[in-house]
Amino acid sequence: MITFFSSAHALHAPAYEFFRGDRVACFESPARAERVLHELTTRGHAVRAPDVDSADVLAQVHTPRYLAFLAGAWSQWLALDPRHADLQPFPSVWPVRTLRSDLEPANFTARLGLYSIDNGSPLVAGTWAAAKAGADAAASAARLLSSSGARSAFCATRPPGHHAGADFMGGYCFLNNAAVAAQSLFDGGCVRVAVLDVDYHHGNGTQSIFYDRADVLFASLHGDPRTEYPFYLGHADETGAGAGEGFNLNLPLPAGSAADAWFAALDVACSRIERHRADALVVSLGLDTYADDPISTFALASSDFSRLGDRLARIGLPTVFILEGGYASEALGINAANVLDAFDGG
Ligand code: Q9C
Ligand code: ZN
Repeated sequence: MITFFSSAHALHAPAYEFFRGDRVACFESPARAERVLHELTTRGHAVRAPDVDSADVLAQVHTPRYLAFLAGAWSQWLALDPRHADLQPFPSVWPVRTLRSDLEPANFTARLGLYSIDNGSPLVAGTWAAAKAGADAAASAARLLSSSGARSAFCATRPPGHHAGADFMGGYCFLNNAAVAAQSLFDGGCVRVAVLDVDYHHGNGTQSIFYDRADVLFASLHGDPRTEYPFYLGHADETGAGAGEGFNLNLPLPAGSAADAWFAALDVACSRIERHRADALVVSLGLDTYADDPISTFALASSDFSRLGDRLARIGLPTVFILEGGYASEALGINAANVLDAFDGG
């Protein structure tokens, strides 16, 4: 399977984030993509640079004002004070209930809050370029499937994307690569698409982007949002809205769940996907379900990622894999490659 990779990912290398009141090194680091790339090339996988400009499809997935903010955010931050070059902007105020989000404030921090769900998505000079390269990879993978008949492709992208919605960033995510891949598949002729999100955290951004659509089935297994990020979405009673009613499936699992419970939920998701009669599948491949992940509590072993690839292959659909979370950097390459190799072999 072809891997799409852009060295531009390394332009997004924030120095710190907040964790339990402390400033800590970022969990979401350039080393993640490098580990994945290294393991895939060691195993003989072919790697390509993205060859599609995702600008048009980004405009279908995200709002114009959010894209404009993200593209210009760093230069605006810097224009406020040259000393900002060594500092990362974080939001400190948000338009929650009763406050207006229709108007874009002139104040930079107020706009950052308008477009953020948390203070957990550090932004640096190269964030836009890195995120755009990831979206280009997602569009490139979708086009490869549509135009060449390839059965699968993998995007070794970071920053991740599934917490980013039409007009907000969050959870280390800025542009929703999985949504870009799904929308690109429609542009390439697909009539129905399924998105399966196996990241430890619920893919709130992807769910919200497709919530009222019947042509996109979104299915996710994740830590129960009553205790796990992103907390405010991902419950089992979220089944879709309007025409999209019945086309959203959330399978929350208690924190600490073992592999057998996880694979039982995976089977439920896969059965629902098979009923959707999709033309293609997008997998939000978060690897933070791994037992040694530093911020998550599921217990998958490296061998379980082969089992995942095997189960996904049995769905039998052309598949775009998109790297999402996974913060045990040393094992990340092995875990990603195990999924892809089992899929290829299945
Ligand atoms: N500030 C993904 O896996 N909370 N995002 C971390 C440290 C947010 C994870 C706590 C976790 C987001 C793509
Ligand atoms: Zn995650």
